[in-house]
Amino acid sequence: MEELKRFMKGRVVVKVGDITKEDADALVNAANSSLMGGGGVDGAIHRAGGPEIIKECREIRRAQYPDGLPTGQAVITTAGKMTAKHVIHTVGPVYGRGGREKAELLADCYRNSLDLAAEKGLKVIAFPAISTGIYGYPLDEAAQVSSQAIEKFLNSDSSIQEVRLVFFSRGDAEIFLKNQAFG
Ligand code: AR6
Repeated sequence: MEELKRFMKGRVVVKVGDITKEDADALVNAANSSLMGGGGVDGAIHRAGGPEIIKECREIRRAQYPDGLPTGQAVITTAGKMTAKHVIHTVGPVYGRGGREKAELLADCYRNSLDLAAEKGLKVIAFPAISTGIYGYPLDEAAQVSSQAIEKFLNSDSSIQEVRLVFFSRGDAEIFLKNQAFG
C-alpha cells in the first residue's frame, strides 16, 4: 500500500490501494441504503469479509432500519475475515440527484462515520472515496467536501489517531491531492 502524503500533523494519510487489505480499527464501506451489498468497494468488502457482515447488516435492517439506512447515516458491523476489526457502512449521495444538499450529505457520511468510530473507541479509520464510483460524484468536488468534513471533525476530537484515505488508483489520489482543502 503506497502512502503519498499526510495532513493535519500526520493524523490524515493519503494512500493508494485496496481498502480491504487495510489493517485499521474500521474500514468505511460506500454502501447503499439496503445494506445488502452491491458492486464497487461494497462488493469487495463483502467478498473479503465473508458472510458474517451481511448477517449483521440484516439484523440492523430488521431492528433499526426496516426502510433502509438513510443517505449520510452510518452503522457498524464486524469486518468478518478481514484484518480490520469493523466495517462502518455509510450511504453516499447519488450525484445526479438533488441540488446543493448533496455536498452536505457527503459531508454527513464522513462526520457520522467518524462520530460512530469515536463513540466505539476506535482509533484508526480507513475511508474509500465515498460516492465517487457508481454514484458519480466528481473526485475533485468530493475532495473538497471530504477534506473539509474530516478536518472539522478532527479539530473537535482528540480520540481518533489516524484517518486513512484510500484511493483505488494513483490518478484518483492525485486528483484528491490537487483539490483537498486541508488548512
Ligand atoms: N479499495 C479502495 N477503493 C475502491 C475499491 C477498493 N477495493 N473498489 C472501488 N473503490 P463505489 P459509490 C473506489 O462505486 O460511488 C455499490 O454498488 C472506486 O474507484 O464503490 O459510493 C454500492 O452498493 C471509487 O473511487 O461507491 C452502492 O450501490 C470509490 O471506491 C454504490 O455502489 C467509491 O466507488 C455506491 O456507489
